Amino acid sequence: MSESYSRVDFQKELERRTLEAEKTVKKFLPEDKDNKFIVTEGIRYSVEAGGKRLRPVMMKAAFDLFKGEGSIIEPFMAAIEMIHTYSLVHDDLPAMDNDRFRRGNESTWYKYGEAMGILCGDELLNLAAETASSAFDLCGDDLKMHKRTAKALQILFSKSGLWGMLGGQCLDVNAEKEKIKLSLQDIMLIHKLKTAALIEASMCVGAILAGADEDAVKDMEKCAYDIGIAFQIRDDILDVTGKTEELGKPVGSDAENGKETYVTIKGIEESDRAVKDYSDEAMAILGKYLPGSEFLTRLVSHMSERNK
Ligand code: GRG
Repeated sequence: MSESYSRVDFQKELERRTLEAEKTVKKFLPEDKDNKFIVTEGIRYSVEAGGKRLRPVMMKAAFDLFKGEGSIIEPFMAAIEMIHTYSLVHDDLPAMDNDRFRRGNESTWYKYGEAMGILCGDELLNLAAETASSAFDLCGDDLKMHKRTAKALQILFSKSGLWGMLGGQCLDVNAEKEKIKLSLQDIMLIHKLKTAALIEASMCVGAILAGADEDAVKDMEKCAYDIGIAFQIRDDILDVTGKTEELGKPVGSDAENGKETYVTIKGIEESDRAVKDYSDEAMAILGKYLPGSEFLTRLVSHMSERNK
């Protein structure tokens, strides 16, 4: 990591990149001036509720790392945030976590009703497919870019689906329903699928669209896996030690639901160490891509220290 990349410089750069992601996502939201379908209001409400935009920021950073050019990344940045948002909207539903608050606001189903909450999530997923595939329109006659776009689409939706986020959610929901006592190995698999897969999609899509070679894409996948696991263990720690005002949701929900997590099995101290170890591993991989990977490296350490 470059010594000259100070904390202040990083914060400024993160703000700039978050704003850029924010603008890009909004650009692809549907226009429905008369609010005929209501669902469009719910979509805007859930997307604009102030997430950290980490996934599109990471995607763009990976794209920049491999010297990607042009606007082909934009529909994918919007699509990944739409998928992430749909997963949160559905996760809050009464049939799943039954959460009334998210990011300090009423959750989408609680504000608009359960049926509209389901439809909002459904449409966000549809919209993600529609938005990401619109990237083909930007490829013109460039066969190489058509191929990269097709590959990026495949990664985005496979990592969101059964072999990724949705699969992880199924394992999690089923374990809770059947009151299955999870081992650490089970928990790690759920973390890999439910949390890390979407972060892997972010970094792989960025690298693929920029034209990174196969080994580099594999490195990004492994790096994103490490980031995702560290991110989730940090999330579990915050559920014990965090502050409701900062998190925008009640703390202690895992213990209340009798949920087995990395923290309940290993304790806070060892969980803290695991966050550091996984983050260090991610940073070591990024170290192979210096100069160029400074921002991502700082982002990893920022995420491992996050309080919200
Ligand atoms: C409903 C198919 C389906 C999946 C739901 C994402 C998810 C799976 C459940 C949400 C609960 C959870 C613990 C997810 C793990 C990933 C995680 C910590 C998400 C929160 O991501 P942030 O912190 O959210 O990036 P913001 O609010 O900043 O966008």
